[in-house]
Amino acid sequence: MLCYVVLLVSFLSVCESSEFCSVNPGEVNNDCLETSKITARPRFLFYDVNPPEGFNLRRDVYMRLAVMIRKLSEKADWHLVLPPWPKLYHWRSRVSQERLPWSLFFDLESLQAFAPVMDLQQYITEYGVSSIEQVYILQHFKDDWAAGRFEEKQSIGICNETPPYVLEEDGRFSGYFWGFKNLTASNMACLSFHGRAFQLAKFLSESQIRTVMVDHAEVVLHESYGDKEYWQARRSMRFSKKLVEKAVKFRQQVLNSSDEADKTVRPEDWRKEKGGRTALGGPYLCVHMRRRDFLWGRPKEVPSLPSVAQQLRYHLSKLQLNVVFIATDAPDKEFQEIQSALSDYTVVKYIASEDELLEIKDGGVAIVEQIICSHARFFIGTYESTFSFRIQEEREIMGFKPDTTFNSLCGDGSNGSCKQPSRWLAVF
Ligand code: GFB
Repeated sequence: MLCYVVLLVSFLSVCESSEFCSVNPGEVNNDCLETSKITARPRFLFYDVNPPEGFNLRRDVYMRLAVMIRKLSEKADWHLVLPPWPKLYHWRSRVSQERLPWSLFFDLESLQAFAPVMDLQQYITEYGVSSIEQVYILQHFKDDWAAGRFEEKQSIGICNETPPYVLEEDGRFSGYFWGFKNLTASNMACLSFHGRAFQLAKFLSESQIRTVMVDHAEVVLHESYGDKEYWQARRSMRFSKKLVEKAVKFRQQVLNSSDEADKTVRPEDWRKEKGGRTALGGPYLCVHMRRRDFLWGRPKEVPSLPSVAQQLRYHLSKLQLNVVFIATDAPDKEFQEIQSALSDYTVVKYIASEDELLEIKDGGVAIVEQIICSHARFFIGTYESTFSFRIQEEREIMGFKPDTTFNSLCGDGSNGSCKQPSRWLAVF
């Protein structure tokens, strides 16, 4: 019942305000594009992602939308407003970590060199907090893939689940809105969507709504997965200078690693990167040892600690390295177990001081660990962890040889030989 009321209200408000140019969603209406070009009013796309999703999947969703907003901005003055980071499920420390800006983790200038994006805080400073005109909750078609063929389609209709937005007495919708209580929406609708980013771009171009939010943006697929533009978007995701500096310091002081010696010097501007296969990496092996929910989520692929130690010993001896850096979400005692099993090697991890944790939060610590792993002479990840995937991509961008990058720990019972990650090679 609530869905029907919500839909009716949304539909009526859209009709009354006559803000859609076309009555056929999904088709491009060139008049709309022209109007947008002429009026050149800034337009803003806000978005959010399914709450349980982890940090590195959220990065992937960003890329889908960054490619899309770049396309949209060719025709009109579109901007992507970056959703502040909520306290994610995996961020376990007690420091306060709500509504974190993207600038804490990423270098915004680098992101902006790819597409017009801004932190929500910047939007609020420049335009004030008010109301978003239209929220679309994206959802899958119930019969998705049923016919066994990929067909791009979309339609506004009944919500599959009770929407997390409530119609208030003043006719506005309240909702989570990244924790900003005074932010509301004028209209809300559920949009069943099956398709890639440019399909959504077409849909958005058809209306002249200035402020629109797509919730569950993870439903949108990549426009093109793994092509040059994908990698440009990926390369533009440089980490914030503060986090890079912390990793540089740790590499120098603990791992005897520097960009010059490791052959990982990069141009300041990602657009000047040329690709190549000359990176050597610092004199250490890095393993990303994903534990916690992976222990029960992927029990066959996640090895026991004695097996991890055995696999590391094998690689260290083969590579003639004496130092292992461990990036992990494991509790301390598991790290110590590996340390004592490899007591003839130097086994280290990054430990943030309390002040540092307050400054860069759990998300920043995880990124510092990722950067350190990206610079290792040899990397071993955890099977199907997006945390490991992002390290592999970073190494691809820096120009490591694929043999040193696309390696995974093997589960117990596989005798150290198991399916290794597919080689996701960078395109320049
Ligand atoms: O990044 P992520 O999506 O990768 O989520 P997965 C894992 C999170 O756990 C990271 C923490 O973002 C970190 O906050 N974490 C994992 C780590 N490994 C490390 C590490 O080595 N060091 C530090 N400091 N933190 C998916 C999740 O995780 O796994 C899904 O996104 C779900 O929500 C699924 O839980 C099973 O792909 O590894």
